[in-house]
Amino acid sequence: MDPKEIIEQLQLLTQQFVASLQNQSTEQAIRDLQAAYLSKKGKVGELQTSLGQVEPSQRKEVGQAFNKAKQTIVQSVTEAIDGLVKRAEEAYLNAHFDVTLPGRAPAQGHMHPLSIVMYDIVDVFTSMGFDVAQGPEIETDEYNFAKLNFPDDHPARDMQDTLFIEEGKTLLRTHMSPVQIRSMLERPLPVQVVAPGAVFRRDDDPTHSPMFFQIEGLLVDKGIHFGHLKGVLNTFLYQIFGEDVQTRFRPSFFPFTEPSVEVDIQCIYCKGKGCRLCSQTGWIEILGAGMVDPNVLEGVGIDSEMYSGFAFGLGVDRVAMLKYEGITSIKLFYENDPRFLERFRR
Ligand code: FA5
Repeated sequence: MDPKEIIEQLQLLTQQFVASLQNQSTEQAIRDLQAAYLSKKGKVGELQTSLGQVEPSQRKEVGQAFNKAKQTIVQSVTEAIDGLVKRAEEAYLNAHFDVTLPGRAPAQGHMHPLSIVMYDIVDVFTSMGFDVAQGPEIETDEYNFAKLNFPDDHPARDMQDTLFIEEGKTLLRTHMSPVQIRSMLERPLPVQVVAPGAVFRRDDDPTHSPMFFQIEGLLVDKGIHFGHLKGVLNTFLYQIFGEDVQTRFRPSFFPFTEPSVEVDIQCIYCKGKGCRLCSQTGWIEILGAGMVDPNVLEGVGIDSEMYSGFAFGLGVDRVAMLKYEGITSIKLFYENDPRFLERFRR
């Protein structure tokens, strides 16, 4: 067979193949078409059988023409399949994504309302020179009660429903006052600290939670008197609730302070007229405080003739419930419902 004729036929077959490729719409159809040309019985395959009849001196040229034709076919197949995949992806994207829709901002976290209030309160005290102190949530009976002047059989222990780990030995701290003891034992005098943290009691109702947060404050130095306590607490209350808030100091009892007081603010909702929130009294209790009992000072090795101090403790949850109107249950702070928490983004 004339080599020229073979080469011309090959070119024709290649052109035919490339033209038919345009009409194929599936990968299988493309593969079938490829087989119809390149398999042994395919159009190119059959033509190749004529290679044996070509003069040996011309076989090289004809052989190269076959290789080139096969390469062209294989390459067009790859391109056609790539094109199919690309078109399928585009069709999927067009059907599933509307690029004209406005974007969705990624969700951003923010501080929990109790953390916000806690930081605000701590800021007020650090601006008055208080240092931040910490202690463990699992405490010893010694630090939670004994060193705070609660004798073993003292009825004051019943004031706080304790969650004991080992009765009489270890417990979940019921208040932040053990940090007073730790601070006086660990720090040089004068001691001036605030201790924020979680405390635990067997309490459970709309205004009492089994876990809640307190901030304790302590100042021990020479010549500290009740006037200092009043000045510091009034400054704190004015900064948190506003300069015009009325405050009231009532005599009270805590085993570790003498004298002891409870501090109220005039109800910020009814301004003292009496409402549901203040149980018609016009006042809301905010914190407990007093002058550190000399027994407590002596118990940690501080000379109570030379040094005196004051301490106070407040419930962070209570302050947060007052600052943010309409929080009817303390539980809302602990349920982590994003619809509630969203209100406190700032
Ligand atoms: C004490 O815990 C004292 N350690 C405070 C203190 C410190 C007094 C230093 C004197 C000197 P009390 O038990 O009253 O006191 O608790 C303090 C505050 O914690 C309360 O005024 C209240 O706001 C809050 N509180 C008490 N129990 C709960 C509870 N179950 N859930 C939420 N808040 C509570």
